Amino acid sequence: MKKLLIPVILIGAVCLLFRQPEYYGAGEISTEQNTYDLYEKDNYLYIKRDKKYGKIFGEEIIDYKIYNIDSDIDEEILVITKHEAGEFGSDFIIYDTKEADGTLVAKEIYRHDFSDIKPWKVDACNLDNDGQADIFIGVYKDTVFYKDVRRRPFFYSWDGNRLHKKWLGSFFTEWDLVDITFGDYYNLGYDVAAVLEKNQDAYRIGIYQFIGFGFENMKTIDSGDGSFRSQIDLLFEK
Ligand SMILES: [Ca+2]
Ligand SMILES: [Ca+2]
Ligand SMILES: [Ca+2]
Repeated sequence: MKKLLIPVILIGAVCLLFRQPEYYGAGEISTEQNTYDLYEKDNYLYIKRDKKYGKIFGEEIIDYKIYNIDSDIDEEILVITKHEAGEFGSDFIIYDTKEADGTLVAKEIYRHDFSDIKPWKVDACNLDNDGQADIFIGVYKDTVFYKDVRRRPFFYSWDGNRLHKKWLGSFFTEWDLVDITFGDYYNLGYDVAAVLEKNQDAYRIGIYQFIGFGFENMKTIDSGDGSFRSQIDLLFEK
């Protein structure tokens, strides 16, 4: 009996293992009428309707941000599509959203091919209250002045029709840029950047505010093990 039990348990465990890569919760998106839970699976974004998962759009992505980039009440979806070859992204796309037939419908309103500068992250924020949403694209490249290829912070503004270059940074500091997030952590009425930086095995979090022609350091915090979001939440008691 025992001999039989072990294979049965093993088969059960293997079945569980193969059933696991399901739909991961990926935040939510709000339209004027509704808020939908978002899900992610195998590089696609889904919403659930009548207990079934439906792809929001047909392209594979490596990163996305839900943000209200214009004056309507619906949130838009900003994405970096997956490049068919390799680990970096290809196109930046903005999807406008609306409610139709009781579900969320996304329509592509803007696309720009960034594949030559290897995008790895998209985010959006309000750096300066100038009425235009600010869009962060993390890229992986060298610059005219700095020949080493590394992660660099590029910022664009969205005028409702297209992107404009805002600040195409070489770096915040000499430390490597690992990750970045934005928030109005000091209740200033606009967002500042929290940047996870790395130098060999050491990590730190730098807080930077946009001052028109670049970013100024407001604070730097040690981040021993490189944990990022949880530390930011702790720091600013979110
Ligand atoms: Ca909107
Ligand atoms: Ca819209
Ligand atoms: Ca702005």
